[in-house]
Amino acid sequence: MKYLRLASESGSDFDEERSSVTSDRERTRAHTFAGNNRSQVRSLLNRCSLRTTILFVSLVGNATLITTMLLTDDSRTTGTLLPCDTEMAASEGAMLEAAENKRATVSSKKLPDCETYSPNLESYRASNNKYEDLFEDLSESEISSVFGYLSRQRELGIQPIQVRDASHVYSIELHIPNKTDAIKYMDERGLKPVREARVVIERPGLPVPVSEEYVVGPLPIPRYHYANPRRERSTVPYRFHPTYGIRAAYMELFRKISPELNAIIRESYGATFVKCSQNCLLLLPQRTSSAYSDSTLIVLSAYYATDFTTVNPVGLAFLMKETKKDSQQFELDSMFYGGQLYKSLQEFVNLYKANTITKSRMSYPTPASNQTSNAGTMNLRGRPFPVFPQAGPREFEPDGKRYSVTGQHVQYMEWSFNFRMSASSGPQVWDIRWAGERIVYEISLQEVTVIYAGANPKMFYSHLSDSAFGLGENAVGLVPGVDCPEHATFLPQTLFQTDINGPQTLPNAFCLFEHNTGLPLRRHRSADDNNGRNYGGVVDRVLILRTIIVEYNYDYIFDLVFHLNGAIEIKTHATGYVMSQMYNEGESPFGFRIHENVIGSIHHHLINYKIDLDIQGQANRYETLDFVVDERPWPWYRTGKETFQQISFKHNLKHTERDAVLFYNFSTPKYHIVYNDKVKNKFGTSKAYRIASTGFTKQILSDNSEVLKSRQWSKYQMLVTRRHDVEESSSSIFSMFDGESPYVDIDRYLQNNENIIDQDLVFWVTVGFHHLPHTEDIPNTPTVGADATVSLLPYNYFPECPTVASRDAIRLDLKESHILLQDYETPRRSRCIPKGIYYSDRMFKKSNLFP
Ligand SMILES: [Cu+2]
Repeated sequence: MKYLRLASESGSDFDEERSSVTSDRERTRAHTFAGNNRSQVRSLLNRCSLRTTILFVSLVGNATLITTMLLTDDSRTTGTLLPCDTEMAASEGAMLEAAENKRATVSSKKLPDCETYSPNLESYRASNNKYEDLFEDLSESEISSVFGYLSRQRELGIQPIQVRDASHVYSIELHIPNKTDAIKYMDERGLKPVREARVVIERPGLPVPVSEEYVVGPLPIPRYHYANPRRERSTVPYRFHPTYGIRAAYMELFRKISPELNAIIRESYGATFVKCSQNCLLLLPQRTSSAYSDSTLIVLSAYYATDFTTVNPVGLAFLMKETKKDSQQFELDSMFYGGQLYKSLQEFVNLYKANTITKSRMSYPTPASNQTSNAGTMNLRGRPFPVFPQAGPREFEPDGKRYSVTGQHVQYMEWSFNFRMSASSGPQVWDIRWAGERIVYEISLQEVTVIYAGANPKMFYSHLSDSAFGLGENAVGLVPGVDCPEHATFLPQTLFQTDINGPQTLPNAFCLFEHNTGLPLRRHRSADDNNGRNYGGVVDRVLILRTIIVEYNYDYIFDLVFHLNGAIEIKTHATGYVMSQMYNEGESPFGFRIHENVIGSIHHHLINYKIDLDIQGQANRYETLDFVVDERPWPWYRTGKETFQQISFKHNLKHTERDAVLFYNFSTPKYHIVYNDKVKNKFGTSKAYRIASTGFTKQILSDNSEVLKSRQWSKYQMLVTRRHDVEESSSSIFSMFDGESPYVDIDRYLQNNENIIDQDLVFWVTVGFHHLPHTEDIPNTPTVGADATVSLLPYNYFPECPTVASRDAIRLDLKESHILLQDYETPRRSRCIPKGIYYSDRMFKKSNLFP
């Protein structure tokens, strides 16, 4: 432990005196310093040790007496440390107070913990707009109640999931009320919409096996169910269901693996998937879309069962083919080994034994001779930095939280919104308002697609739509200090879990935090005689709602970012493990080698969002402001006879849905604005919001590609449609498999080519990025460079930047020889103390991370 050695370090201005002080709780040792110059004391305090807390400040005559103590209180025993600036602020404040009050001794109280300190929470809550629970996810009891109701409906024949070939409940989640009803209730004091649930039932045991989608209500005590009216059809062939056939394909393959074949696999890879104890292979399934063939194909590809599977392929795959459409019976179609396809297992065994094929020789991954962990894992290896262990910067809230959360409703400064999680399609935010005025009715993730490619059956058929695996249900376990700042509020989600036939609450599914971006939102420094010598600035503090969805190997980070100038950003980042395959020469167009014998397979990430803007009501227009060249003569340009080119813009109002289709074109730059034509600002300009994106991406497959059959949204960078309750989404949990006849097809929304002038409009925005993995994707894809953002920006909406009312601003003016600071009564001192990093008590809490 270090003592603060002011006197010995500063020379003769201070006398050092050792003393002992006994507190109520613990005996503490202290150093006492006395001096006669407060500024000297302060400058010395600047060197305060992180392990020292100022406890007593006193004035003795003209001298400031400071006692520093080494504590053995709670924070000390938990190993937490005070940041220097908190310590300084607390001590300095106490010191000033002492000087001002001329009191002999002031005991500074222990400051509260920032995690719980929220002096204005009640006033934030009180200032909340009428809190609407229309968008609140189903509670555990509501989910149980719906499951119970469904189980009692004889005609459905619902059984627990463990009863094979019976009807099961696959999902239960909130059925969002129709918008017209919701708006009537919220804005016109209409009746409150009935609370209902949306359920998917799988019925593999029917003569023609199907999945069905129903609405169940009213909650909390259901009395009825009906086919989901937002779907064109209420039943879907069961072969489009995400789990269809997987078990049957595995069972059939395992029946076919002979001891002879098993021995060859073991000889080739030093591992196997039958009767393995330690060195095991894992078979990852990839089911094909019905767009490619009438009968389903399931590719079972072998990877080493190790940390982490997808970067340890062995180049072995079995292609299992459905014997007959809808039969749920599979047979072995072919086998892929060492870059070659074999028509049967026996053919392969014969050729192998005859030594007429190139044999693979690989071994189970082990650490290299000079390493302690396997290549590709997340363990520390190489030369560590920093050279000496030293903690990096952190963020804390020196004055407590400046937002409030009530249920799934959030209030932050002028912002308010509701958030929820769809188990199938992921995070959603509803009824976003600024100062009580609705700007956005809905922002919801629709689909996350990854289109892979490769010279092997696994990557060839890997065309993923992650809602098939459940986007929302894979959001859980955010880790404080890495996934979100430690000061974030961690929020759970409640959902129906198929495996347990009931509800489960997953902790840390969302985090919500105010964040200092470290960037000025606006600033200017002026230093001339005409404008004066002054500075004004406001830092870009934002509120972020974050969730992270893990789709087996990939982790997607979704952020909704609320800025204090009225802007909203919708951000996506990708990280996690890449999917890879065994290297062979045929793979060179599809990837670089990222490991020994491994290539990272090329792919395209595509993400679709639904954005329902309501700018000054629902009657909105969409127009582009097209940047064009203005060329004409000007009287002041030379003789006035020659023309001059300038940039200019033209209004381009979009009349119909097809008119509004956006194919991003670098040659035709434009703004996309949305407004109510009847609401103008004082200059006669429509109050608008602008949609911008740095993440538009081009789908280069041709429009009639089979891959796009149920992913038509990915062809467009943006579509604008007239909103209808029945056009609820752009994708579905079946979209990975239903290419033959898509359950949801956004192109159908365009067919009637409706008029979109002064209508309730929905913007379907597609962003993403191509990803050609490289060695630095090992162990995980870095988030930097793997991001896409959609921004909603006020555009002539406010009379001026709303941050003019922000107390976060400061202004500095030069007055003769000194600087006058205005900071609008914002406390300069920390009024709470952040705890140490939560590694010990929250981050490692098993139930939060691995519930
Ligand atoms: Cu990627």
